[in-house]
Amino acid sequence: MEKILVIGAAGQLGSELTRSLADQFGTEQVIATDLNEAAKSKFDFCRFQVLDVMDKKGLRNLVKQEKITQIYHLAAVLSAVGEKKPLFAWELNMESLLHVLELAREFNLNKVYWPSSIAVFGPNTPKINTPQYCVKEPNTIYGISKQAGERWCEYYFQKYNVDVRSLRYPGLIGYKSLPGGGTTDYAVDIYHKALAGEKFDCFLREDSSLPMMYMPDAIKATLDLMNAPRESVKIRSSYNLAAMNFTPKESYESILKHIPDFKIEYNPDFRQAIADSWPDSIDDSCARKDWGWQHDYDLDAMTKDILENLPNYKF
Ligand code: AKB
Repeated sequence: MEKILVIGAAGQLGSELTRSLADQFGTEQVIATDLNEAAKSKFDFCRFQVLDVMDKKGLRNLVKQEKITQIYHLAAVLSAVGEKKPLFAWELNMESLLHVLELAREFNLNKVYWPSSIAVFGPNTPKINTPQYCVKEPNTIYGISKQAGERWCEYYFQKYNVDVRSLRYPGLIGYKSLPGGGTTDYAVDIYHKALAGEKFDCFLREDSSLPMMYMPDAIKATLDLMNAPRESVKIRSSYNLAAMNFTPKESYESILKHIPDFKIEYNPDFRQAIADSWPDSIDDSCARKDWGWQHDYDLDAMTKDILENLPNYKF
């Protein structure tokens, strides 16, 4: 029987993925952990424990005592916050991954999941339909840490047979958690402002196209990858993954169809340079071929779903 440890469970992805893992494996089989004690209230459906992923000993004890068989390591400093605190971002993003990979090797864990990002790409990467394999010269600390992390994942798979799996997420958009310091997070915040009847001050240019994905698709992709037979997972660095691409203007226009008096202003800041270094669109044909990835949501379907559900959601 699997015993699942989710690290960084209270973040954007973990808040929703942990519930799906509890549905799949049973509530007793999932332990949600986060740095923040206040996050406990989100996890009334499974066990919750405070854990600092940098506490190597505490993490090891937990894995040993609870006989953990799979780790989902979701804790990370994202792109925009990482540029404010580069050394901290590097230390947290890299050391935590190494702790987890080492534990996977030591305790012979069945599987590890670790998210990568479109941030592994950089200004010299082809921007349109960015291929799985191409030049990657990321110029954010977050991107550099994700790129190095991908190499570590592949290394542990090849050298130690650790079954580690990973996806290069585009910007993820969900309504069950608040924006968490990413460059693509304008596309989360815009819905909150629209529903609050406020003008939205966008930190990117109106024509800045980025690859994006609605959270239910991201959860589906993660579970599909993790449930795929070992031999189908042919890429052990991280898979390109895509659903839709849009600009702030397109996002705004999609909301206008429901809230006609919504207003936006564009005031690009330092995050524009980050967005400019990332692809406009992603070629994810390897994921589609190897383990049957298919997305469900486009921009308008996502907008409709968020505007219907966010007003009733309790944080
Ligand atoms: C960010 O904007 O930093 C993240 C990402 C694209 O990985 N959402």
